[in-house]
Amino acid sequence: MALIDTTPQWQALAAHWQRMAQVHMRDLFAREPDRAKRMSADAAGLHLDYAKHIATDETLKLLLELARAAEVEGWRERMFAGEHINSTEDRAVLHVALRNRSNRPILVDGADVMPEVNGVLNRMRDFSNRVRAGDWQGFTGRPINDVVNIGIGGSNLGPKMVCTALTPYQSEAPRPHFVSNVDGTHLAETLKGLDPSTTLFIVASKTFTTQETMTNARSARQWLVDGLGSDAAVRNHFVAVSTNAEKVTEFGIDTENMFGFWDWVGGRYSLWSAIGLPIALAVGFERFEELLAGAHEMDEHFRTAPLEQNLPVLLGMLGVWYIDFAGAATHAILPYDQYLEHFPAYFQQGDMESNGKHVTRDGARVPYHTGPVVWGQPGTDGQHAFYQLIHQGTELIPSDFIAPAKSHNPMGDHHAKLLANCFAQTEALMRGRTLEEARDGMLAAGLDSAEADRLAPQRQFDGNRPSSTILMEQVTPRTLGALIALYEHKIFTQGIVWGINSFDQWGVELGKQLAGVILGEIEDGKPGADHDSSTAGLLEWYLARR
Ligand code: G6Q
Repeated sequence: MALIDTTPQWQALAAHWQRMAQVHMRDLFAREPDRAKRMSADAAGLHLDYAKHIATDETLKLLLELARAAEVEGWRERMFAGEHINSTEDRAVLHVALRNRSNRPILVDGADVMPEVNGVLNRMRDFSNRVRAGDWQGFTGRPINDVVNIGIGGSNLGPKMVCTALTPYQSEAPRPHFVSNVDGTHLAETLKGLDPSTTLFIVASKTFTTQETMTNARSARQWLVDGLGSDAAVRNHFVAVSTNAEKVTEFGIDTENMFGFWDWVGGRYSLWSAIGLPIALAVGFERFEELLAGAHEMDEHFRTAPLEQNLPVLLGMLGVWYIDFAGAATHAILPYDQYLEHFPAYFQQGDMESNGKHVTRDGARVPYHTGPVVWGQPGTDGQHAFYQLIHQGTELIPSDFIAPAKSHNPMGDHHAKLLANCFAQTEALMRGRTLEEARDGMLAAGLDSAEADRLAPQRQFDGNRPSSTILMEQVTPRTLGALIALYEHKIFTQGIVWGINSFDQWGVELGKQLAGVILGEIEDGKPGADHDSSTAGLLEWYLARR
């Protein structure tokens, strides 16, 4: 496979950037009255405005030529067709099958996976209905009031983010809680105030071997058994979500209380599978199905829309533009909706674990940049914190602004103010403030001209800072599903262009191995001989004081 940066399409973009680096978006807007109209698109209930980018029609044309040169369309088909595109693990990548509401057969190694997918969904429906109706009872015959999901990474961040995002749809019970960190504080603080007789634990782990999760699960089990005075209580209070039936049984959970999924579901793409059980329990199965339906609508858009109107492709390629040609190293996700507070952290994992790779699928080291550092926080908090650097720092930080037209909590003019801030930020980032504007403003405010001259450089903003704005009518299960799928396919598009495997995570596996070695040494009370002096010193310091 030729490296993408050796293609004429890449080189054309490199040359194009040399010209575009001299262009200011302000001038593009002045020249093109219909710019916003041309550079916006709708799909699956989402409205994307991508006019505030350092990009012309020519830029987009070149970017899409690059996408075609990388065979984004062909790889997209391979993914939907169940080919083993996760080549290092020899697996298909089929989170799209989990939300395939059309039920179109999707084949993995010749067999249609849809009957199994629907089978697990039916079990999730039955189970969540029973728990929500109070028909599933705890050991002492009481209904379940609290659900504690024990999982980490992909087995935690998705359901946690969605449960928070869909808080307005939650019933009074059961309330969802999430424990992920192996730090005992996380479990201890979560269990404070919970009653074992009305608490259900979901042990969520694809492998059922993850140290943090199994440690938390064992301690939770102890808490339950101590609280209810019988090992037999586990049956009413523990269910598992996993692909590993053997380990689930070994832990003491009957496979009757296990919800399965498949190796073709990556952890960070798994909230659509039984890993989404806390979501179904919190908001009801119908709402969970609406989430799937929203994602499916975006899948269909991604699968069928021409690249020119394809939202995930446009976002993905604009990302490539800044990362590989304009020198951007990070990307901010800025939701203007409090319920989306975990959305940036969710896609920090989604993006960085998928595209934080330095070799191609063939093992060649890439000479260009791949996934950016992804970060963010809900507006308007960020405005009073880190936006300063986005406006006036020396880094170029493309940002996504995400906002709903309607709040779930209409309250005076709060929402109007929230959205006014959102739009004003994107405008200011794009337009900036010239030296003259800064100076004139100060003169108008009564400063003398020497003082205005002195302060003008501080109060001048270059502008030309790119952003996309994604709007939806309201954050609903459906629009949220579409929004998540939008980002998933954006990440896919970029991974294909960079020629990397977005679906493995050897860096995560490394962490899992390293901690195991050191834990053994801590248990033995002395550092092993193979450590560097810093690691050995840290271990000794800790061992002397624990
Ligand atoms: C996600 C990663 C990783 C994984 C966790 C938990 O894509 O693989 O975040 O989800 O390490 O793994 P288990 O579900 O196997 O416990």
